[in-house]
Amino acid sequence: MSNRSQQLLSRALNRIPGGVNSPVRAFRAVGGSPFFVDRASGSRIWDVDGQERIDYVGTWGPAILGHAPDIITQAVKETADRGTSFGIPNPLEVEMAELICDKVESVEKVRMCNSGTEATMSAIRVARGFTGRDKIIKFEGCYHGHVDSLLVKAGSGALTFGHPDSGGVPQSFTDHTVVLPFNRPSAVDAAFEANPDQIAGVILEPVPANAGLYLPEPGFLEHLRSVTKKHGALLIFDEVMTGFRLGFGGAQTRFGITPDLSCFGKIIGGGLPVGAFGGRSAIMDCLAPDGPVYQAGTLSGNPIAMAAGLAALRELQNHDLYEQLEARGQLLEDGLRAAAARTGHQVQFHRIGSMFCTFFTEQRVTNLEGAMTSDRDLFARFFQGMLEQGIYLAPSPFETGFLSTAHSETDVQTTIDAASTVLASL
Ligand code: KE4
Repeated sequence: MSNRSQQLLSRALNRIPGGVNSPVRAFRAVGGSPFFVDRASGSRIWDVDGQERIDYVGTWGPAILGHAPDIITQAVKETADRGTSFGIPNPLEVEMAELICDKVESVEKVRMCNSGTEATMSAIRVARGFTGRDKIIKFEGCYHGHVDSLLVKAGSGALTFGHPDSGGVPQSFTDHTVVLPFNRPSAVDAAFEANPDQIAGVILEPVPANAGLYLPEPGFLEHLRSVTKKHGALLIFDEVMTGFRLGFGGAQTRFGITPDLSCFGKIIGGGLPVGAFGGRSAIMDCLAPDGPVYQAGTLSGNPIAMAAGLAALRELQNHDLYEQLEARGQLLEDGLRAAAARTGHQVQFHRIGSMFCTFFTEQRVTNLEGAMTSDRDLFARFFQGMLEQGIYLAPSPFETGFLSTAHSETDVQTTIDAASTVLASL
């Protein structure tokens, strides 16, 4: 690891818990220490000692156009010159709301906030306020941000550290949280039978991507839609990661499911702090100032985040870049599968569009139980080997990688070649 990164890390450890402002950045799941980034552009990142790497983390999803595209940086600069924050309604908020509602059919009204966590926390509050019920169903391995009541068998950083629950969350805060295995319709039916007229909502990542990446089995999302309708509960899609990533309409359009509420983040902020949640007007009108469900945010609808997000979404819309992302994703998948086969490694390579992950297991992975069979040590060695080859993957076996429109075919081939070398050495 570079000297300047070491110096920065030792300073950071003195003043920031774990030296990081978000746990998964600490490399605890893969060993070694994190490098410190100096700058990023396109598919590349440079650390403080000038080491260049191809980046497949993409700031955990927002950088779908690659890092620092002119279209976004220009929008940020121009907007900042007119003021960085107002706390007063501004035109950009209206444009963002209109664009989201225009592109996501299930959303008639949307409210901006400042993170995915705020979006999911607010969505479950709306569900409870709208239905008058208390219980929420979530699924093992799904991560919806660090909401107290949802930090139960959560994924992402919580899972990375092997304890998918969290300290500091009183048992009473999770008494209304029902946790089920993903892709198990019978478990969902049983939960509704056991909690008649008590379930306000079912929240899920329609494509779980915080325990590694796995897909909904055929019929599972449809089953959730019908069982929630039958029991008067709201279906809440956490599309913080998949929204505008898997196409303009996100996972709900891709899978043809109409949720009652949707959560967004990441891409819609163009890399700036953002979150949003929305749904049918009848549900969203529960929110203050019209309705009894309170939710607020000083920087919600921040003009710079709105300008950056609008620039990103308009670029995606004007050039329909999703076909390119699919093609690059297929190229990467074919290459990595071939590399694993050549080197005899038992790998489950999962991909949907520009999202992918590698499980080092011979088992099929359809939920958290399967993901947990992944060989973490082997993943850590793979990660470190790829890092040495100049490829930055997500520093945890329980995360997802992202391609951007800035990843060239040469980048992908370089990555495949690196993987072949590293896998052969493991
Ligand atoms: P934030 O509060 O971190 O903006 O969003 C929380 C969140 C909610 N829902 C989903 C589906 C998410 O993936 C996330 C956050 N994703 C993680 C990456 N797996 C953020 C990385 C981190 O925690 O540093």
